[in-house]
Amino acid sequence: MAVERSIKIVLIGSENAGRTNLGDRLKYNTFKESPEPTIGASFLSKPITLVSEKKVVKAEIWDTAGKERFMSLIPMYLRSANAVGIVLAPDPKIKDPMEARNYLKAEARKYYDAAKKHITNDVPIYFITPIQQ
Ligand SMILES: Nc1nc2c(ncn2[C@@H]2O[C@H](COP(=O)(O)OP(=O)(O)OP(=O)(O)O)[C@@H](O)[C@H]2O)c(=O)[nH]1
Ligand SMILES: [Mg+2]
Repeated sequence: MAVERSIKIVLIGSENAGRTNLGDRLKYNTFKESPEPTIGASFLSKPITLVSEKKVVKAEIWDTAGKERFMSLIPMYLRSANAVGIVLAPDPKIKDPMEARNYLKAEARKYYDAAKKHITNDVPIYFITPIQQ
């Protein structure tokens, strides 16, 4: 099937949540236990099949850095996004289940609000929590 169009997917979210591993798994089917933190953002592209439309599209995935100091770059990457993935993971330092849930809720709200300011209402936002075991 020929590639008909590109879709821009921007991954944002907290530090060390698993964005880079998600991209590497998708593109190379590899996994790194201790990857380097992303600086700024990294980019990968991959043809994917949209089952519902029976079409192949080129997914252009921007994997942004989670470190707080890069938060100001997010609007630039969100520009013209077709979909946003908010990748979150529990903070392993938080042991109390209620506190852990509140942490995830606060992180989800923070990135959702940040994304909403820079995208239009028709752009879907997905929450992704990689299962780390
Ligand atoms: N065991 C396991 N660990 C995972 C998985 N996905 C991510 N991790 C771990 O989660 C941590 C963060 O992975 P990254 O993919 O670098 O996280 P990131 O969101 O890109 O983080 P920054 O680039 O620092 O903002 C690493 O210690 C990984 O080993 C998974 O599927 N299984
Ligand atoms: Mg990364």
